[in-house]
Amino acid sequence: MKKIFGLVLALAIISGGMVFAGGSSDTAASAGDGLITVGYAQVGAESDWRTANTESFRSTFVEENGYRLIFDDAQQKQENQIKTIRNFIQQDVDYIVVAPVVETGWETVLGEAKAAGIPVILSDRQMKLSDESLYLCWVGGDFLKEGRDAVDWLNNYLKENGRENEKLNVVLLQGTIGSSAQVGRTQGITEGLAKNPNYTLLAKQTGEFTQAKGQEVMESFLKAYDDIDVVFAENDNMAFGAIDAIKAAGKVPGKDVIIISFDAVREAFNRIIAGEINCAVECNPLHGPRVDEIIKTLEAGGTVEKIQYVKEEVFDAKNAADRLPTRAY
Ligand code: GZL
Repeated sequence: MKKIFGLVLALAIISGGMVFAGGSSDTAASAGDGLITVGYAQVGAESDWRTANTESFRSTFVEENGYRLIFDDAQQKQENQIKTIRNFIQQDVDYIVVAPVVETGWETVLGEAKAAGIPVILSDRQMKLSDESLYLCWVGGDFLKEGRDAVDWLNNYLKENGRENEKLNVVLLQGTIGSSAQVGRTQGITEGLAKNPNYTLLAKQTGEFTQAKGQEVMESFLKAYDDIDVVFAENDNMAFGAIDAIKAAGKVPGKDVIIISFDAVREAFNRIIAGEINCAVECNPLHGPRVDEIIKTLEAGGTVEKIQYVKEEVFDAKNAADRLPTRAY
């Protein structure tokens, strides 16, 4: 239940920041229990990354931290997320947080949240909106940079191993088509590959960010092409599936086929150390504390940056073993 006193929400964009000025002393705390009610519309439970992301919210948005969390898993379906957002509006939550499964199709429902005076914070993936005032701010990874970093890593790896003049055949396992993680990574990867005439991108296809689908698509690639040298998998779980397919085809992952993945979850570190994955480009899922900080700043009448990228690194055989003990996910 939202606060019972009429609270005029004044949202004004000031030079890229946002001022959220609660109109009364009882800002977004709900009447009675003083908790801030946050509705979180999560994508699904498709990957290790998503599990860590969900845990980050569940462990942050707890009563002892001043919150009541209403959580929903959309099973990777936009129509479920839209229903969930409408449900949050009905429940008159204090904040709506969305990890949008795809970039488009959100104007109407975000317009309804705005009309209800409920601030929307985007976490993880982005939305393409004609009206930027429909959301308060976004926190997540720089997907385009991640794609570029992946190709940069490949170029350096080949140079270090005296293979920079080799002609290499590449395949790409894409994430959910239309998600900003897929859009950004695919753009970064394909633009990077196109700059080097030694690379031939044989095929790209979505593996829906899942291990099973990643394996299935990799099996089809291996049937179609007998000379695949490099696999880019737009998340670790699809890389794990590709590894199973490559092994079943009698090839050695990480040696016969260079494997570059995204997310850098704990199991990817294990696979790097085992020599099955050559590179994992990090995409930090721990957005819970970042969104908590954003809400607490807003509640105190502060300003927040519209776009907030999280820190991300690239891991391979040189640093994975050292860094694994301190990894948080
Ligand atoms: C990235 C996130 C992606 C991960 C996948 O921020 O949206 O979705 O890379 C997850 O593991 O399924």
